[in-house]
Amino acid sequence: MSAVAETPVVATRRQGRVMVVEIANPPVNALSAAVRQGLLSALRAAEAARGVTALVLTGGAARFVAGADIREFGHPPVPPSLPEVLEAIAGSPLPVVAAIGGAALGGGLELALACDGRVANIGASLGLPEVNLGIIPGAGGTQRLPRLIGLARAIEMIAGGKPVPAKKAAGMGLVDRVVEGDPLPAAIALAETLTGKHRLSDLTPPATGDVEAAIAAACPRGKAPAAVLAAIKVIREGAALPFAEGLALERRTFIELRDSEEAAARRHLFLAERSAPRIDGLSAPAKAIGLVGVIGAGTMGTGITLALIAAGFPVILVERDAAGLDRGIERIRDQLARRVAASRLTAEAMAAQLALITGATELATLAPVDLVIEAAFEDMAVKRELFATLDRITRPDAILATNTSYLDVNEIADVTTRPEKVLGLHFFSPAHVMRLLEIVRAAQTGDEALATALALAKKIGKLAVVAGVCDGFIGNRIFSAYRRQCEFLLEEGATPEAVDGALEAFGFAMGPFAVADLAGLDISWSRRKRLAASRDPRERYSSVADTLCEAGRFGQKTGAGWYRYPGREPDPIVHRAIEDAAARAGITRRPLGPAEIQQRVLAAMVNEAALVLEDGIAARPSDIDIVLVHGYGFPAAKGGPLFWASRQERAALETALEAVAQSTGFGFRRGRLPTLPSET
Ligand code: 3H9
Repeated sequence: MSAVAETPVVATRRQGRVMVVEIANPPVNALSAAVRQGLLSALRAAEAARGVTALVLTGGAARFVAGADIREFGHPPVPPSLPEVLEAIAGSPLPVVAAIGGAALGGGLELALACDGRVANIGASLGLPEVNLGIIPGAGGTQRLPRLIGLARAIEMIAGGKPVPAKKAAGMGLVDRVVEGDPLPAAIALAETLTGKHRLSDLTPPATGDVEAAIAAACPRGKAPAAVLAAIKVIREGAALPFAEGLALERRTFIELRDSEEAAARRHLFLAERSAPRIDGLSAPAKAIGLVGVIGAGTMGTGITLALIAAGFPVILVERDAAGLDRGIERIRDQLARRVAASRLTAEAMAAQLALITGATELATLAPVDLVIEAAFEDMAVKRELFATLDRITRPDAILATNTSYLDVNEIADVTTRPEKVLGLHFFSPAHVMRLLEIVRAAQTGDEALATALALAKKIGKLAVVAGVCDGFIGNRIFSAYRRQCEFLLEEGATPEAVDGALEAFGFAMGPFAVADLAGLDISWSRRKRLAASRDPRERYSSVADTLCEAGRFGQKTGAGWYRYPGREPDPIVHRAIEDAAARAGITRRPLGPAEIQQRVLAAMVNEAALVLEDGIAARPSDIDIVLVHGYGFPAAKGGPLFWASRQERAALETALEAVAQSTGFGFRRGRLPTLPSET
């Protein structure tokens, strides 16, 4: 066997009559211009070489190719294009086999589909997740995949955007063989037996499966993002066209979507999610975490426990009394049972997860844990007392975390003798479902504790964003400014339904008043009452929510809040309360249209985001964007508040910021808008 390097990222070697072409472009073998060129050169060299009868493409024993290089989008294209390379592979007289050692995603799977055979490692995953980036497959995926696995399944995979594991892929006919370990030897063996080409372009998509059901699953209530709708259209129309015409239709649609604002926003979020857990200057290794203690078996504590046991962590769950503990464990059992009923978990796995929980009513049982996550009542006195006790009873090296969503973590850390081991782990509800986790780095939090929290987040599948200490950290602080502006707009002339309607039209799943009704108005009411004494009387304060709470209107659970339920009906009583509040404040109400509402509310959010950045609460603009998208329903299609701001005409944004300043009045602080790096 001889080794000849064609390019630094694609190397070829002969193994008998087979030319092995290996892609080595860490970390994920993305199909950069150099890789595309390398593949084309390797193919041409193999075709010209004497005695070569087949090729095998590999990305190494444990990976394949994770797709087009996302960082190249938004820049002028560099030839050869991926479709050109794949057409050359499919059109080559030599059979080509893909040896899939790990992720074959997007353009990576399209590369494998252009081959004549596919062998995968048992741990490989295969998928076309392009819709998550606001695009559709652009190198033949929408045309070749249906021809291989049928229309219904192709719609499921492409419109759903979820990769499938190798075994499932084999069951669908997507791969020819699944092997343990490096798939290369089996791929070479297959290549040696292939005598001709097996081009998917020669086939018509088999009419198997229920196409309408696949479409309905991808478009719940008939709604779906633009890329999903486009993917379905291209797959269906392409199936009825000659292959080349289907490819052309796919390419046109891909380019149109790739150049859209939504795709730019989704790319921004993809890269933002990857950079969020990277903290400048953090070099301390993470501490190994074995046993975890969770305090509080309410909604948050049980959600956190579910997230931990799903990742295999043994948990001691502590609640004050046996009845509360039993209720909490019942809730956990119920959640797991639902997953079993939905075939998302086996009964054995459920039993194994439940066996990881030890229930307790004494804090002293937490003596052996490596980490405590406190999810008790949101009250500073309660938390300080708890942390003082934890400091006494846990091992001195144990990390102590609070799930507080607003309180000052420094004040909590102060009661311990180990403030360097204290931090916030702000989970979002339901904690076992929501991916976002704000890790709150207090003034004295040490690097080891921070590194440990980041490593834990990764293990339990959370998207971690590091925040500094302030009232509400990143998310709740910005969300409060947003809600406050919405309440001001009511006094100035809007209605809850007009504000919610405008923001839902912008893309929020639910407007702020509908969200408040769902969450319950009483929680923020008690917080406002707590803060009342420290509020500066010169600050503008809208009292409508207090009026509703005083009338027992706590939202959906009491049948009335900002709306009447069932049915989320506008309520004249609320309108009157708003008009009264405006009259008391001496405000002359005027009509406000959806565009003005959107501009004002978003500008308020953007201004607070700028302040969060300026105050060093968030490290980068993109961290703020992912917090708002993943924790507060900001539409992913708009990329988060700061990305959105960076795409607005500056003069219009300035006008809206000025209106926010005017409406807020006393105490308004203007943030400096960050300059975002240009499109990556
Ligand atoms: C496409 O293929 C379009 C085609 O249809 C048509 C073309 C004509 N490009 O996620 P990780 C980087 S669209 C560039 O933390 P993991 C990532 O930024 C593409 N870079 O690792 C990070 O870099 P850094 C369709 C990429 O082990 C590093 O790799 N494909 C790409 O948790 C590690 O990433 C997809 O949508 C890329 N395509 O997960 C797949 N992918 O360290 C996207 C990753 O500098 N990728 N990077 O921050 C993934 O889903 C995951 O990265 C993967 C690994 C599962 C592969």
